[in-house]
Amino acid sequence: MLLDAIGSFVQNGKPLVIEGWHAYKAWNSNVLSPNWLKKSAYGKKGEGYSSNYVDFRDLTYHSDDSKLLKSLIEDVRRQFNIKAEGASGPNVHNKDLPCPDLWYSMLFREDLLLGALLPYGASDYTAHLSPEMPVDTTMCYIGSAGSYMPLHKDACMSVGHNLMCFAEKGGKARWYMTSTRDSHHASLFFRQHIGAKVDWESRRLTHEQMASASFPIYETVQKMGDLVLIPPKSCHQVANKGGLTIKVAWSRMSLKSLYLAFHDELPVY
Ligand SMILES: O=C(O)CCC(=O)C(=O)O
Repeated sequence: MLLDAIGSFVQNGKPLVIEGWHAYKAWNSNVLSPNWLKKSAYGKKGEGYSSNYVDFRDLTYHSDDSKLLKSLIEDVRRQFNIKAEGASGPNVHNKDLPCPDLWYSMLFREDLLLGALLPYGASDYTAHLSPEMPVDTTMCYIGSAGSYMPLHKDACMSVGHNLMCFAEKGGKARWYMTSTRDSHHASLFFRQHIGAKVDWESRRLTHEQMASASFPIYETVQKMGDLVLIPPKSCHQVANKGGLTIKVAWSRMSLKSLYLAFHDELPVY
């Protein structure tokens, strides 16, 4: 039944959530944790950086910067404590952090995730690119109350996957997503009625604005172990709630993604 649901999800073009991945035996919650990240020598290497620096986005000032991963984790925790006391404070989150190698090898195995969902798996056509053109779409997001990903679409009509691997102090994420079919209509509606350009990836809509849409919007609250599947072309927005969460995200080029990218996306370029 699960395989059928995954198989038909891309054709239906409606979001799907599969719960409970953290209950699998192969799940190692000691490794999939901020403490492991803090201890591992992991981060951006290069000029001007020591080995544990990572990029983060400050949503209050609309700026990107880098800092030590362990300081960022503490800032994200502090941000939740400040919000929990009802005060206003920083809104920072870490996006597009490369997935640590150990996490990659732990998560992307057929005895944990199903083969149909794996990056470079049987239903990911990027697996057919030549070896000189590898595409790594895996990344991590670290956030807490106050941080969010504005309304946007994923690149190249790919299928999005987002797995919440860690949550503390009631950490969760509220998602709003459109179907594949309504995507074009939704982009026009958001621009004409709300002034939000989806491709600019800059606006966070309120619940009321979402509810005013003239097409269905799918809403879900993602918790630890939930895998959210985002259909190709879906306009979506994610807002973190409660304590610190870590999510691992990746993309897959389904056959439908290739078709849509070829006909809808590439002509724009
Ligand atoms: O989890 C997040 O904070 C954002 C994720 C997202 O936008 C995505 O996976 O497309």
